[in-house]
Amino acid sequence: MNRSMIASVCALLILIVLACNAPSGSIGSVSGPSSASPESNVADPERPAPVQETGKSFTYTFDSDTAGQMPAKFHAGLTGQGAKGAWEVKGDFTAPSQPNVLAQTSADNTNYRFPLAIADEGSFRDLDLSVRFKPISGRVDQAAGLVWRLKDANNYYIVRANALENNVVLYKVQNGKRTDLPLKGEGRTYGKKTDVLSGQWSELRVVGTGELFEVFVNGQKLYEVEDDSFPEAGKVGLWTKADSVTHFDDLRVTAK
Ligand SMILES: [Ca+2]
Repeated sequence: MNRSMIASVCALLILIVLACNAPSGSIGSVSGPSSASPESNVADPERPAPVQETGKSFTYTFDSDTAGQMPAKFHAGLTGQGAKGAWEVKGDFTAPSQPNVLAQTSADNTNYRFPLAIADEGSFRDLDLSVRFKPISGRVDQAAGLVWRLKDANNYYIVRANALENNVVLYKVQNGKRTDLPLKGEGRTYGKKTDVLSGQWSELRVVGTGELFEVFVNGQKLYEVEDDSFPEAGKVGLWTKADSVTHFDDLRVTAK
């Protein structure tokens, strides 16, 4: 093998290595070919987390986490397209628990883009899950969501409040496709209208028992949904959409 052939082979190997590293190393496989298109229904498998016993509770205040980073015991995920979420612990003098919140700060305005911050400590089937949230900005969307029974970044339940639409909608995301679910006794109404104020803290809560999910905003019960798509325990987490910049605080989950 002469010198130019060796150089060519080396160059080819370098290209192959670069090509292999690019999707998984720099952007993360959530943005790679496996989940980059809405048609795709394959997400990276979640690392299993132990199913929590009744009464076990976790509270995430983010107050002892390092600013500028993802909080401990969380990882980022993405449903749909666009940039992966930019989740970071951040000081906010209005935070319900001082001094920090967890903020999603990327304003990528891809419409079918749902950044996730997934809690890794436990899995929950029946649960009481709540969070405080403050919509900061967004022209396409100003959304704040809770996810539960998450199997992976393409399969979970999600309830979200939207400060541009002033409504609260519960969906399932199944194989990467988001579908709003009908309200018990009221039909497929696309959730329910309620005031969701931008720049102010509100509380979103869901109580899940078997196939029944009760949705609360600021302590008021809004509606119930029944669905059996995801009967098994899964992870919980936070969710935003498109260019929503949103602050979250005091994420609480109790196994029922
Ligand atoms: Ca806090």
